[in-house]
Amino acid sequence: MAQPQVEEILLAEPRGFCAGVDRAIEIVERALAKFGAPIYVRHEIVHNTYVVNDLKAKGAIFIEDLADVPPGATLVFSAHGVSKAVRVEAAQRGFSVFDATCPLVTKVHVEVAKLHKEGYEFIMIGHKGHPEVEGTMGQLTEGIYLVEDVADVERVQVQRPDKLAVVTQTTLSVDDAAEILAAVKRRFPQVREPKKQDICYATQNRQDAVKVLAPQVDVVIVVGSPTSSNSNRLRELAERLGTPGYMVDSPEDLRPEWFSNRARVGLTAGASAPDILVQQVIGRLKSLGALSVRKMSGVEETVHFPLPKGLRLE
Ligand code: 0CJ
Ligand code: F3S
Repeated sequence: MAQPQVEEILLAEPRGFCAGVDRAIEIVERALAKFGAPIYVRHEIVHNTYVVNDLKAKGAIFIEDLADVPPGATLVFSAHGVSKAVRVEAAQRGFSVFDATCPLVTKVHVEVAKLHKEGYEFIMIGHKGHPEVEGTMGQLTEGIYLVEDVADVERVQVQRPDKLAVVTQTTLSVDDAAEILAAVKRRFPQVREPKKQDICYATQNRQDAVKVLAPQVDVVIVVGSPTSSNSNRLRELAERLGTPGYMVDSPEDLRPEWFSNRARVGLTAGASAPDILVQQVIGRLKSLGALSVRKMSGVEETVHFPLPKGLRLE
């Protein structure tokens, strides 16, 4: 068998942490510093094994069910957002809550609430069972219908086709979402679209970067955890562009056979994957022969979200 001989690493730009992830992790760290351990977090703060284990070691306890949080505890909602029911339950149980929902997800929640008051129903484009979808759908108790693909669009039954709006999960494939949205518009020509699409800037930019990267390399490695929607979309996109793509949760996941006869390796990371893992993957690729690391050019991200009151530095 040919020996793997990586020669060059091309780094996608941008890649890795987005502003919402930075903020969410900072909220847990500041809560730990200010109130002491344990701090309870509903769901993985972001979908990354390294981040979650690091925060666990610092005293965070991750739960799915609020019944597992003791009275009087401090509770953080994850970056993916929560339903109205979860918010109400947390208040009823008297927890001190810090909300790490990404402001770009909150924006979708606010839009749903506002248009609902005006009598709209909704089609949500997203992945069933994903916590962001549960949170956004859970802003209403009725009148919001999930579609995952074009076939769902053909099947969905709405009450008010004349008063229908569409919202999406923030971390979808930009291309798939456009195709599904086109199908929605064909079936419901009067549908109201979001002012600005709900797929976030970070998802868009990371996918755009893979579109530039993939044709220039022999294989694409995505650093990200299996539960991370936006990371999975990056791997899938590389494959769609005809370049084999693999996702790794840690450098140990890299398999030498992926690089046999593949000298140019493209490397990117999902919005929840920390740079330390990217650096470790680079180290491992160097041990497989990589001599140079070249950063691609790409858009510079300057988005920053303020921390919630109560956790800002005075
Ligand atoms: O849903 C979000 C607000 C994105 C959070 C950051 O990424 P990740 O991997 O935790 O979440 P996704 O599964 O949504 O990509
Ligand atoms: Fe927010 Fe997008 Fe990141 S929705 S958490 S900026 S991936």
